Parts: sequence; C-alpha cells; structure tokens
Amino acid sequence: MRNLIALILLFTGFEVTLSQSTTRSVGCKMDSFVKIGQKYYFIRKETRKTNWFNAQNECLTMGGHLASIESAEEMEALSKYLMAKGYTKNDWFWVAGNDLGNNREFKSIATGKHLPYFNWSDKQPDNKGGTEHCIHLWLRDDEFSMNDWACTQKAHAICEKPYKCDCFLNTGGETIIDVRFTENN
Ligand SMILES: [Ca+2]
Repeated sequence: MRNLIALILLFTGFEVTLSQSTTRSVGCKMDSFVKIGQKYYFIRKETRKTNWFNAQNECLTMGGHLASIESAEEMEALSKYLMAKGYTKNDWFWVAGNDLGNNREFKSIATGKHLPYFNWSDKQPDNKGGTEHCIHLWLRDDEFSMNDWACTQKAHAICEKPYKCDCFLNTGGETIIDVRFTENN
C-alpha cells in the first residue's frame, strides 16, 4: 500500500511527504534514449569514437548495453532511422555481437546468447587478418548492415535498454521504489 501511494505521488511531484516527520525525494532520470521500433536506443554519434570494450562500458554507465539486434524488423527499423538522420557510410557503430569467446561463434554481450539474427554485408564476416571479433554497423548497399572488425578499432556506439527512463523514490540514498517507464506507442 505504501508503495502504491508513493507510486501515485511519483507522477504528481518531485517531493512528497509520507509521514509527519519524513520527507522522501523523488527523482526521474530522463535521458536521450529514443524509441526505434520496439526498443530504446541511444546513438552515441555525438561522443568520441572508442573501442568496442569502452563502448560497452559507456553503455553500462547509462543503464544499458550495446545494442543487440535480434530480428530483421529491428535491423530494418534501426537502419531506416540512421539513414533518416543522415548518417553516411563513414559512420560506423559498435553493437553487441562478438565472437571473443569462441572464434566465429557470435554471441551478444547483452544477453550472453548466440545472436539469433545477422544482416552481414556482402562478403562479411571475413575475419580479415584473423583479428575481427566484434560487430559494427555501416552503410552499404543502401542499408545499414553488419561487418566484423577488430574490437580495438574506434567507432561510435549504439546503446540499448528496455525502458526509457528511471524514476525512484529514496530516503537518504536508500531507494525504496524503482519505476521504469516505457511508452505504449
Ligand atoms: Ca570484416
């Protein structure tokens, strides 16, 4: 019941009083993730290019992970979005796929599972030089598709998370409610 009351209050203000002597603070961390298809993504074009490992770390600090593209629908939605935003063949973006555990066995760093879907570019994956173990997206043949590339190379990143923003109610650093918003459209 207490949580229900707090949840209602959460939508009405940013500071609530739950008892005569205790004031709880409510916060919402709105961020820059946008809904593309059925998922929320953050396109890290604005930031400096970095290697695949740092890209994943930076996504984690935002409460997400590198984008795990798991269907043709997701790939198409993301590709159309990137093209509509004007990204070109020179804009390369790290995503979650890698075969660092076992060569040519691509898994998602986000789920730990084999990737269920690939949209490789022509003649990819080629593991050129035997050093290409991380997947990025690039614009080839009028769509964004996948290429394996050396994980230590530098690119932008696409982060993903299953909700748009975090809201929380806490007292002295103790979070007693953690609400995660999504959108219905
Ligand atoms: Ca390659």
